[in-house]
This record gives sequence, C-alpha cells and structure tokens, in this order.
Amino acid sequence: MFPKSPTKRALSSPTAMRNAKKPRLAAAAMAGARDVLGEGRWKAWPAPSQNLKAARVFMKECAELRLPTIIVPDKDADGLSSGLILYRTLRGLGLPPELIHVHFLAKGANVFSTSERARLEGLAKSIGGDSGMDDTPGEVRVIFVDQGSRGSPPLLQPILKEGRIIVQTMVIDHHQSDDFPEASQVLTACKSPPICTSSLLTYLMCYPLERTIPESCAWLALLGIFGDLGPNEINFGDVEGDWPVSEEMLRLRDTIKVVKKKALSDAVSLLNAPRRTPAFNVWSAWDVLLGADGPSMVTESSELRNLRSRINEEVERCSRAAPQFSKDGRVALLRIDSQYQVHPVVAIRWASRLKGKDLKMIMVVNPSHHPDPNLVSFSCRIPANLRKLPETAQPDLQRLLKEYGAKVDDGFLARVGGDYARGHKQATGGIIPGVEFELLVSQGMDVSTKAFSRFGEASVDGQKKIKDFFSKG
Ligand SMILES: [Mn+2]
Repeated sequence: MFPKSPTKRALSSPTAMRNAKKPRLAAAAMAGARDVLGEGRWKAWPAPSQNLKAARVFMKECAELRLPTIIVPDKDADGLSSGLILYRTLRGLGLPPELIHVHFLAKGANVFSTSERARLEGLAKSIGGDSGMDDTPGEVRVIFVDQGSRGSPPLLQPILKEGRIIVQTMVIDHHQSDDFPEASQVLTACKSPPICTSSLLTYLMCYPLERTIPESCAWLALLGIFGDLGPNEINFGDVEGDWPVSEEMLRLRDTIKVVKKKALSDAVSLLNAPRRTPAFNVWSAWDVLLGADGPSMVTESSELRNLRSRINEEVERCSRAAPQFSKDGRVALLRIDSQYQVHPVVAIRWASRLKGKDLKMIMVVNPSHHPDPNLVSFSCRIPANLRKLPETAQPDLQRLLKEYGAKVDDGFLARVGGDYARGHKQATGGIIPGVEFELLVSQGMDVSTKAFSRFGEASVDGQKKIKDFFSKG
C-alpha cells in the first residue's frame, strides 16, 4: 500500500517536511496507533502539561469548594464557545448555576483597562459575599478566556487573608505573548505549535474532568476552531497533517460529520454578529448559545440573523473603499468609516482579492468604531495567497508594524502603548490615537496620498488589475 500523495498543506508545513518519510503514517497504519496528547511528539500540546494539570485543579476547586466563579470570555465565536465549555464543565462538576457568573467587557475595553478592572472588582465584591469576621470579601475565582495576553499588574488584586488568597485568577488563551499578567495562573497554547484555538484548548483541558463533556462540548470546540481558523485549517484524522490524530481529535471529526460544516460556519457568523453592531449586545449571542445543543439551534435565531444581515450591508458598503499603497509596496491601506466593527471583515475580504509582488499587509482603519473619538481601530491581514507558504515564510505583521512604528520616531511605540500590534503574526491590528496613526501612515509606512499610484503592480483576484476591478463597480 502506498501512502497518499501529500496534500498541499502537508507539503508546505515544516513539520510535514521533517516527516517526509512518514514514519508516523507507517506506524499508524500498522498498529492503528493514535497520537496520545501529552505524550511523545505531543508532550507539550495543546499546552504545557503542568499548566493543563493546574488548570484542571483550578476547575475542580471552584466546584468542590463551591466558590463563586466569574467567567470572562471574549466576545467572538471562539471566546463564547470557550466560555460555555467552562460553564458546562463547572456545572457538570456540581457548581450550582447561581454561583457561576458570566461577565462581558464593555465595548472598546480590554481586560487590562482600568475601567474593566473596576467593573470586575465591583462584581467580585458583590458575589464574594461576606467572609465572616471583617470586611474582607469571601473567596472568588475568575477565569479569563481568549482575551489576549500581555505582561501587566494583576488583573484583579489577589487579596490575602490569613495567608489565603481570596481572589484567584486564571488566564486561558492562545494569543501570542511572552509576558503574562502577574499573579494569574496561565494556560496558553501560544508556545505549543500548531497553535490551537481557545475553544480547543479549553475543550481538551475540560475533556477528562467530567464524563459528559467530550460528547456535549465537541461542537462548541468546533465553533471556536471554525471561528478563528476557518473550516479547513484542521484536517481531523489526517496522519500526514500537522495536527495530532488522537481520540479527542477524531471525536471532533465525527462531530463535524453529524452537525455539518455548513451549520457550524453559519453559526459562527451569527454568533459574531452582535459584537460588531454599535449596540454591542454580546449577551444576545451568549443567550442563544447557552440554550443551544447544536449549531442548528443557533442558526435558527431570527434575532441573530437580523443583526447579521445588517452587518453584511455595512461590509458591502465599506468594502468599496479604494486602497492606497506604501512606498515600499508592502502595505495596502484602506480607510473606512463605520460604527460597526467591520474593519476586520473588510481586511479579510481585501486580503483575498489583493496580490502584489511586494505586498505583505492589508490594513483597514476605522476611526468611527471606538467609543473614544480620539482613537482609531485598525485590522491587518496578510494577502490570502501568502497563506499557502510555510508558516515561517509568511509575513510577520506584528513585526512589520513595529518596524514602521520605529520609523516614526523613538517615542512612537511607547506612546501607542499595549494596544498596538497585538494578536497573531498573520492577523493583528490595534487601537491607537488617530494622530499617531496618521504619523504611522505618513512617516512610518510612507503611504502615498494618491490611491492609485501602485496599481500597476498589484492585482485583484490574481488576474484583473485593480482599475478594472473598480470600473466594474
Ligand atoms: Mn481566539
């Protein structure tokens, strides 16, 4: 029996090239062997094993000690599904629903912002209750999931009482970072390639904790995977691929067969709708998800469907912006103006259309999204055709942004602060003062004010020149 011819992805990945002789394939075929997560090649996957263990202890303690627990999930499909896996696991472990609190961040805020710390502190105090003798609040647990990572002071003050920590926090994440908040327990996938989503990390962490989780939360793990990586990034069960072929991953493969890719993709775009609207009512997505036992129950929600069609109109409108190019040809900049959070979607759209010899980054800036009128939001993506390259050969946009920032002047990177170039190497962005953004555009990237100046060198959809593209409307 000959091994199948390797897929494009397998060929292009460094791991697959290392395994060119496919000893794994032969071994798997002979023994029906499966990868075991936490062992062998997958020793530190989806995250370092000591951190996975510690996270499981954290979860069990919440339930066994009946501690009020706050889940703070990010607002997108990956964050929401991760949050619900945590919720279901805590419930399964016996923590009553009145002790589980879900908290969403305010529009434009992140977990590191002062306003959010204050809101969370208030919530922790109100649910922690009375510890007994003095005004020290009772013990509380907080789990931050999919919120992004950076070095910071404690996300919540770990109040000490008689040698006991009253507020214990855990960060579950997959965003790239070398630094983490002080005093938090951390479970991150960001140093365990291939980097999985928060939903998959959370699922694999919770998998052995309670017997119903593997079955009941598989579709939730898939929602986050489809949301962050798209429907085709993981070839479940492919022994030649980059991802493990383990019991857990095969269960996910089987779940896709039952619930169907289309329903999962549809549910993802519906769950992502509320947070893109000016009203920013993330609760409406959470409530639908909480009541669902599969993606089709999400796709039936007329509330979410209405929000999504409004957003689609907005994406259409904003996608008509014309790109400007940096002098070095590496950046295509699009300016849009919308209260909706559509800049990432417009960036993805243009990333699938634009190609250029030197083009590395599609950047979409939107000054009207953030509640603070002095701040602009922007999203950056690599051109879709470069995604075929091995990951190490793909442009590192976080580095590129820092390089342009350093060209503005010595103080730029310090002035724009921690909300600049966060996220992932191939999908990043930021929220910075508009004044600084314009310096970045003019002095850092040297973007020509003539929108069409480099049209001859970039093409849309690989064939048509941009001029033709626009003339067709
Ligand atoms: Mn995520």
